[in-house]
Amino acid sequence: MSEDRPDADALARMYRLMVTTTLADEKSVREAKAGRLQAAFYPVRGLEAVCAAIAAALRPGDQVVSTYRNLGDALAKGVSLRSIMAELYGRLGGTSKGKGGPMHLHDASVGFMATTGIVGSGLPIAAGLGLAAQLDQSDRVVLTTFGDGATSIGTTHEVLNLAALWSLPVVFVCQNNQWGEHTPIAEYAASTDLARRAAAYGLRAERVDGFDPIATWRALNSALAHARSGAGPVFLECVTYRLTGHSGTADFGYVPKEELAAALARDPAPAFRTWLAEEGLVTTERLDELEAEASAEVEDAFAFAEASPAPDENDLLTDVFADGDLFVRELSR
Ligand SMILES: Cc1ncc(C[n+]2csc(CCOP(=O)(O)OP(=O)(O)O)c2C)c(N)n1
Ligand SMILES: [Mg+2]
Repeated sequence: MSEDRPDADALARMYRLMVTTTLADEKSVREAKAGRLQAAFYPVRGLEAVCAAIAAALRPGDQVVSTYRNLGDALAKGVSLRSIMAELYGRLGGTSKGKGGPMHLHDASVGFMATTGIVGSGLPIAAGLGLAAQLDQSDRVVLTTFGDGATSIGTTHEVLNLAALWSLPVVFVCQNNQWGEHTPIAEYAASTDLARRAAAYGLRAERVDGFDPIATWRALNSALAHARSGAGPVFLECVTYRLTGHSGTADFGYVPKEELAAALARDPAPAFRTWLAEEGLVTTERLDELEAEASAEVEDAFAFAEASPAPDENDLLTDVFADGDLFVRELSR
């Protein structure tokens, strides 16, 4: 690794975020299996390094658009874990007062603009936000995450073309976990070099090891600087691996055992811990402390969520329509 890396405090924050993400994810999967969540949960195990790099590279004024696989992205953008967990349970303390659920986390107050359940639908939203940033003459950048499967959706190609043509300040972060639900990438794409495909639209496109938080941080920093300078969008393919099933309750016995074992041997958070300790960047005592802090934060967030009341029928129409009364009037006509 080159010398270019975050300072010691930032490295510690990255590690803490990765552990928080792993622990919150694993507990959410257990809760999903127990049938206690408001809707399906999509695990982010394997994406921890990409999320930590996003957290360390973004500026507070930047905006993020994510997918249903959004827990790590939300934490990276500073959405409170308590409000994320309450939303997963469908409670009033959630980001959307329990009406959005796991697939629709959003908190515009910290720039976490939207998450969507439709594959590929975040990219056009990000392009629109990028156009707004450009028209505002602001220096904010919009970062959008999406899976490898989203690169086979038609609008993705329309967006990449338009974003390149208009030099929109958007960083497209493809979380290539090598699976689209039950289908391995080689079975749905003849060209699996996603960065190369994106480059054909005339934008800067690169591929990085998404299990390596420092390499990903370096690539993201450079991508964000490029987009911020007005030089146009960047497509960053982060090569990772899905360490769990597609959803929290899905069987994943079809994943080749040796492939999964090889990926688990590089599990991002434990591998980062080993590297930080070996390089003498964070002491093992501090790493233990960070893990204890992350664990306490996760326990606190789940306790908060479970104690938070559910919305009742009087809340059904609030925050749903701009003019709720109009809807009631229309209904009773
Ligand atoms: C347009 C559309 N088609 C199909 C689905 C069903 N679906 C949900 S997730 C998913 C897999 C997408 O794979 P990828 O983009 O690689 O994201 P990953 O789930 O691996 O993070 C599919 C096919 C959907 N939600 N939207
Ligand atoms: Mg995928």
